[in-house]
This record gives sequence, C-alpha cells and structure tokens, in this order.
Amino acid sequence: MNLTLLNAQVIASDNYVAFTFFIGCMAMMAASVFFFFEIQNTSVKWRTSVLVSGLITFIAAVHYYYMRGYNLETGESPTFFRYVDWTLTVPLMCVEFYLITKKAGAKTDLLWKLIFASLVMLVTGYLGETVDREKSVMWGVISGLAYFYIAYLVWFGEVAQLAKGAGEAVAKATKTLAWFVLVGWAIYPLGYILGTPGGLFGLQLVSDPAAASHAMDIVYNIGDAVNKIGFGLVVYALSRKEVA
Ligand SMILES: *C/C=C(C)/C=C/C=C(C)/C=C/C1=C(C)CCCC1(C)C
Repeated sequence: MNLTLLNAQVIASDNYVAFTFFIGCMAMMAASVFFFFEIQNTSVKWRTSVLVSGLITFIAAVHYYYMRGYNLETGESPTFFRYVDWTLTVPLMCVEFYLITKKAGAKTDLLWKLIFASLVMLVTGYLGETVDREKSVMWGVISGLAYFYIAYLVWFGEVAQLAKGAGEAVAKATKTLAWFVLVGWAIYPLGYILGTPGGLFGLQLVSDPAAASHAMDIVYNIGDAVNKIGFGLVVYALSRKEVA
C-alpha cells in the first residue's frame, strides 16, 4: 500500500484552507440533497426555482470535491475548477432572478443581460488571477464594473421594477436576493484583492504569495457557502410562502 499517498489525504490540524474546502464540500452536498428532496413538497409554480437552487449547490458540491482533493495534494489554489464552477453557477443565479420575475413579465433579454454581465465579470477576473496577473488591478476594475451593473439591475433596474409588480412575497424575496448580490457577492472582490499581486490599487495586504493565495481561498470558500446555500434558501422560503 502506498503510504505517502494515504498521508496526503490527511488534513493537518492547522490547515485551515483544506478544512474550509472539506466543509464546503459537505455543506454543498447536504444543501443539494435538501433542495432536491423538497421539490416533491413544492407547488408546481415554484418547482423549477427550487430545482435550480439544488443544481447550483450540486454543481458546487462536485467542484468542491475536486478542489478539496487538488488543494490537499498540491497546497495550491484550484483556480481553474473555481472559475469553471462560477461560470456555471453564477449564470444559474441569474436564471433564479429571471424565473422569479417571469411571473411579472420578465423577458429572456433580461436573462441574457444578466448572464452576459456575469460572464464578463468572471472572464476578466480569471484573466487577472491567471494569465495576466501583472494587470490584475485593471482586470479587477473591469470585473467590478460588470458586477456593479448586475447590482444595478437587481436593485434599481428591470429586476427591481418587475419584482414590485409581482406581489409582496416576490418583492420581498427579490430584495433579500439583491442584498446577497450587494453584500454577499462583495466577499469575492475582497478575496481577489487579498490573493492577487496588484492588491488594492497596488496596496498589498498580504505580501507572502503562499499566504495570499491561502487567504483568497478561505475568503472564496466562505463566500460560496454564504451565497450559494443562502441564495437557494431564500428561493426555497419564497416557495413555501407562495402556495398556489
Ligand atoms: C457561487 C459563486 C458566486 C456567487 C461567485 C461570484 C463571484 C463574484 C461576484 C466575483 C467577482 C469579482 C469581482 C467583482 C472583481 C474581482 C474579480 C472577481 C471575479 C473575484
């Protein structure tokens, strides 16, 4: 038996990064099972929304399984898996906004606007973290602009307008989801600032490169748990209130 390989699977008690990957994986799995099983207790009107909540956490669970193993074996940031995960799950969060406001007349062009902005946000973030790290500040700023556009749409733009006309429960849930976008999603640029050499417009908060990437992973892992599971639970709660 290969003992070194077995040892690589042991999480050292001070390895907080590996710990958050492990917890993240378990939490996403549990949330997925919950959302999937609850579909049968959900009124037809909200089934697709709860299904999408489950898909978001399920896709994350699979990625976390890989990210956990990758990080444990290499000690490095699983940047590639991270961004594949986000590229699938963030557009699905846009789908949630669309499905909720669809009852009040949302058109698919609103969905495409949200998805396009989220892809710009993620592709530029990926460039800043990987192939063009020297220009991480520039990519971070472009990514941030796309992020603000999404926040604008859900706080004041079409999503907010439509939600107002969709009944009290939908309006309230949309407001809560908008808070997730404004506060929950703001966790991510913080991780980016901690982890990339450009820092906050040149101000390097963590100078040791290994420590910087560890800090970034922990912040991203917290962000994912808050946003993916929290977002899904808001949609779930809405599905319980609006029984029809
Ligand atoms: C489940 C995953 C979610 C909700 C991921 C969200 C990611 C972001 C909001 C990332 C935003 C970024 C910026 C606004 C600037 C710096 C680069 C990013 C990609 C970290």
